[in-house]
Amino acid sequence: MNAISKLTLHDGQNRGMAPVTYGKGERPPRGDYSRAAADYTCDQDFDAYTREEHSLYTRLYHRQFTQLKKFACDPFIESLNALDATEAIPRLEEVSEKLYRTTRWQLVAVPGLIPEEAFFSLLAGRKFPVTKWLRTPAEIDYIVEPDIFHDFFGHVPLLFNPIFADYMQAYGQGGLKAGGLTACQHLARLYWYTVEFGLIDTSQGLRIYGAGILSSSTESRYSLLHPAPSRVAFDLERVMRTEYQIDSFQQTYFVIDSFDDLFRATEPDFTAIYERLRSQPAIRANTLLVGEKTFAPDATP
Ligand code: HBI
Ligand code: FE
Repeated sequence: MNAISKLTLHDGQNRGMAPVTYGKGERPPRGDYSRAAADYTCDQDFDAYTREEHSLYTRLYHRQFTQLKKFACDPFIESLNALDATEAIPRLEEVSEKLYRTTRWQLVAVPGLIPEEAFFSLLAGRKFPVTKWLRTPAEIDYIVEPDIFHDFFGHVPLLFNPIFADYMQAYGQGGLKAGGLTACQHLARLYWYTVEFGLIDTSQGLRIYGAGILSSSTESRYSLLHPAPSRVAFDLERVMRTEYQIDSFQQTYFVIDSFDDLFRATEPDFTAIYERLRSQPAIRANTLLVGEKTFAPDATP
């Protein structure tokens, strides 16, 4: 699943057809925004899912869970087991109660992609927006916009991890302070290269924690095993300068040593960092800087 690039939903206007900028070209996001609340949350309408949708979700779940046992970081696997997530489409309210008892996060249903301001506000309030619709069978291997499988299977398990849960809220708070397009671009890159496509170095080798990889059957193997992409040690300002594409596998993955490190990286106020970055050019996704620490692809995790 390749999530989103610079997302600009024109907030508030004709909700149903608010155009979304996806790198190249504009098109309305999927989903029915007409019944969403002011904060873009809506009912999940659980009973509206068809038998076919439940069985598609089960197929996605089984395929991913089987291969992620080798590729995903332990906290993800432990949370998925603790979730004893049924293989069918989850009832968000039920899981939200379990999640709230663990890390005081809640799950809210949304019609699909929402404006950045709304997204940051929900995260800052420890509410994770889960898209309510599921992809079609034709999209089983590739989908551009996040659907309920990507959002729930990819993002929700790590919200049960206390440190990662705090990082996600700190990210949302940072987003609300960002203001201005340049800072939002830096933050979107930080989200992309950690929450969506992040790798973590462990005693058993590199493992996946990014939801965009965890929910992608093809990119899971590619991110750890393929010789083509670079795997570079995480550095906050390097990540904030690094461009990304939404419609291909990553050319660079960033590797953290721990969720603690990632959380600590977001503690300082970013104002001075944005100032410094203003005078520094963006870094293309396929670039390797002289002297930066890289990781070899895993042989056979
Ligand atoms: N909306 N529903 C939803 N899910 C996302 O992951 C999301 C979003 N809006 C904005 C957004 N992500 C990105 O701009 C982040 O980089 C902030
Ligand atoms: Fe996502």
